[in-house]
Amino acid sequence: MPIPMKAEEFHTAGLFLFCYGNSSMAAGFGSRRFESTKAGHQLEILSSSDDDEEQNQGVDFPGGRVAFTSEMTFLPESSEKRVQCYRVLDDNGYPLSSKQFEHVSKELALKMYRGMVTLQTMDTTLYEAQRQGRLSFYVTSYGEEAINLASAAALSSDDLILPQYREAGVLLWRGFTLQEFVDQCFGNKNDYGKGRQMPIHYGPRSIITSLSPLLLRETQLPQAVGVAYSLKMDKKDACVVTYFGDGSTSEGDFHASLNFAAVMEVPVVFICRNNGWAISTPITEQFRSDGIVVKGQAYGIRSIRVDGNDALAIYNAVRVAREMAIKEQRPILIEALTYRVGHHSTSDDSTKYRPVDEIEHWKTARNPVSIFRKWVQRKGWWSNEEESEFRANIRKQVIDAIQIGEKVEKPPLGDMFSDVYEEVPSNLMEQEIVVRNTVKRHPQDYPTNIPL
Ligand SMILES: Cc1ncc(C[n+]2csc(CCOP(=O)(O)OP(=O)(O)O)c2C)c(N)n1
Ligand SMILES: [Mg+2]
Repeated sequence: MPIPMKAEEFHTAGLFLFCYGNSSMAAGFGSRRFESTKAGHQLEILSSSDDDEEQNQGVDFPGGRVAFTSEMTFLPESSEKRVQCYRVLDDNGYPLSSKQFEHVSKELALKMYRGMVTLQTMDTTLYEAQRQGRLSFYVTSYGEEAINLASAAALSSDDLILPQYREAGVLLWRGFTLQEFVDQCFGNKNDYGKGRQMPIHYGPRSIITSLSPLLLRETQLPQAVGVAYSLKMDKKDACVVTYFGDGSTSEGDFHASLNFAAVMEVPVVFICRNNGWAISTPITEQFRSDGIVVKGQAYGIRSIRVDGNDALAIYNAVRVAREMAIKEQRPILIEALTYRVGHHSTSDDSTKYRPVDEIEHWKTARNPVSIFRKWVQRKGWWSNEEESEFRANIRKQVIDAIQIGEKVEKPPLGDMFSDVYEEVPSNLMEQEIVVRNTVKRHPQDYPTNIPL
């Protein structure tokens, strides 16, 4: 519960800043603010019983009865304690309590773990392929493997997923093959998007296509709420799950979506991957709230903060969230605390704006794959030999897929102009003629593997 702050304290603090308005005094304001918050809290405790009579004189207002008080209090801008983070395993893979993961069988745990290693290996190999100039672009999910695989594992295949772009592991779980990933990245004729999108914008049938532009990405959130509303109308035993980053919560559609979801009471699970960064913008420059989780509550949505680097915590939280979303027909928000270990994309060098030590810490001590591996190995379900064999095998599969995928010819030129309109409009027809004529005039400037 937020602790109210007395109005006179607020006023004194403001006067203090007004008289001595420089930066050191601003720090003084910070500590006074803290004192006044405490004072407000004490006042609340002291006066709670005396106030009973006064409180009973409330007003019936739409949304519920509101009590009156003679104390003028402002809600403080933050609570003293940050919202706690739910976790099951510590950083060494030891459970904090024995009862929390009865739903995770050996088979499920190994499927999740193999998926995490596959994602890591695919990322490394395709990242290298980009660096060799074979791909135009790539985005890794380093550090976020647990959120990817464990959240997907907790869902039913009927649940609809609207992802951002750092959720390749969710697709892996749903059966998207390494060859399908590679074909999309190379934009060859086997790509379901017919080579029209940048690499990593996968669009398998089991998932609504991954999006990248922030505006569009945020469009996933209103869309997710709309899809969830249709599930509600059809009384389906399924929910919608949508993923987004901390940076995406700065877009207006995030707020509209949460509000709509709460008011329409739709079965949608919002999973925010709070990885600390929106390219080079740290979250401290993005918002002043206690992360994302409190925003869910502000909109009347049941919300939880989870350790995004703990696969079991993510699995448990998402499993329970989807159950509540469906049974109670309500939205749920999950804020997964994690860290983007890789650069934002191959167009970025994150060592230019953040300390290498920080990256290294999350890569080693807080590595979600290593933490889960320790737990799985301690259970006796996985060995060092299986680990090396599996990693070598996946690496070979990705390399084979690349060798196949880059040789497959591109979709025909005409595909650039089809599929949007039932009847191609005249301006697009003209553009197609211009492109074809240009290619004919300058054939040396165009790739030979695009059929005209
Ligand atoms: C409208 C728009 N503005 C800016 C961008 C550039 N952009 C791409 S990703 C990104 C940051 C997103 O951060 P976050 O949502 O935290 O996701 P993360 O990359 O950390 O997973 C930005 C600013 C964009 N794609 N679209
Ligand atoms: Mg981010």
